[in-house]
Amino acid sequence: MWLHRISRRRMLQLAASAALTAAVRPQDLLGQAWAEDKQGRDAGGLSSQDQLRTRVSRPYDAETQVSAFREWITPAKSFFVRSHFGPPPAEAVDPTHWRLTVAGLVDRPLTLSLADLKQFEEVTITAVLQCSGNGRAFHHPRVPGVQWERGAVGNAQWTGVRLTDVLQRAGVQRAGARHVLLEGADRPVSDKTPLFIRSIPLAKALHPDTLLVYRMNGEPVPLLHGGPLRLIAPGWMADACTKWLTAVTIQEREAEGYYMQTAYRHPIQPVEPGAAVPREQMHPVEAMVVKSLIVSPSEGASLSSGPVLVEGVAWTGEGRVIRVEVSTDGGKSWRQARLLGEDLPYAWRRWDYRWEPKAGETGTILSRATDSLGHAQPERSSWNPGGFLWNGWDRVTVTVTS
Ligand SMILES: Nc1nc2c(c(=O)[nH]1)N[C@H]1C(S)=C(S)[C@@H](COP(=O)(O)O)O[C@H]1N2
Ligand SMILES: [Mo]
Repeated sequence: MWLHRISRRRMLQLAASAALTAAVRPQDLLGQAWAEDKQGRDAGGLSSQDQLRTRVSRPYDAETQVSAFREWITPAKSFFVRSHFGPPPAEAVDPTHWRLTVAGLVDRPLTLSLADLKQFEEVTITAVLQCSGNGRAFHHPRVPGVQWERGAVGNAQWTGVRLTDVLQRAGVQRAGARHVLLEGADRPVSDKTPLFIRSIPLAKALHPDTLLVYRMNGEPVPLLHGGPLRLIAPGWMADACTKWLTAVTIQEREAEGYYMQTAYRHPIQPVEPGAAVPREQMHPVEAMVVKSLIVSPSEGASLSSGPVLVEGVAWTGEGRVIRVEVSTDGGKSWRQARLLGEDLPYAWRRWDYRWEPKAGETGTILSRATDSLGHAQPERSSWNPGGFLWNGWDRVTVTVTS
């Protein structure tokens, strides 16, 4: 990083010295970390369904293929990956040296090792993790950013300790404490790029379901997913779920900087497509919105006539999914799907619907979910400058042969 700040002459002087020739540049370390993990996924003998669809190769951003969602729990190996800069250098996240600091408006600042953290009560929650930009590719006009389609989401089991228990040990001061700043160990390659620093309101941090997570689906959190420790704020979009977490600071104000003050904001009121929205009319993206996905049949499938079992998943932010409906006539009429399995907060719910295609019926299947807060998926989500929170009706087109 410091290489960008020094003059060319000084750089030549340095380059002449043995010290620099021998040194490993931070960029190289980042490169190694992500290359190894990415290789593990691309070449690790994954079945075609488990392979991720790469959207950006450096840093590595990749989405899950919807067919992988036949399993209720998304395995880590096929879980979508999104990082602004890629994982931190290995030594920054080496579990034996790694520490979490808790500071700011607290009575007793803490420095905790992983072993210290594991002394708190352990909790496991199954929760959907979804990128705010999931479905960005469906917004018109096009919004710049990673063109995620349907797979920047997954449902995993997260094990760790409650952030509120740790904050209680530190003793949050009553006066002035409003936000909790979250910092990870990852760093941009250029010092001109802002750090990924975010904050969540104190109320969300104190919620007993907000976790400091060290296991994903029962295994240590993989490097690409933020190991050794990440935040999981169930019900909220994934940008609140800081990976490679190293510092938690209680403060009066929201985090400063690009990733809190500019990025991940959404208009309070719907805006005209393509509009520039004044800052004061934007609010941070927080809770997820109700959404469903058709997992089977898959897009473009060719089906023979006769009953077809349409299967999918549905989830929402802080409420519960209460209904999923399917339309096979372009949205003119809707039939209720059957909700399967347990009704758990934060996890997604599987559903199915028996469809008997009739002659002349279109081959497009639509789904929409409704949640306990009274929100239903709209036909299309309203356009917004970040391309966030897409939850338009899901749509799969199939060919039915007689
Ligand atoms: N430290 C850090 N945490 C981060 C990010 C990041 O770039 N750096 N990206 C966030 C975003 S935008 C998303 S969508 C999720 C992705 O988590 P995953 O890669 O485990 O799926 O991590 C979040 N946490
Ligand atoms: Mo994201």
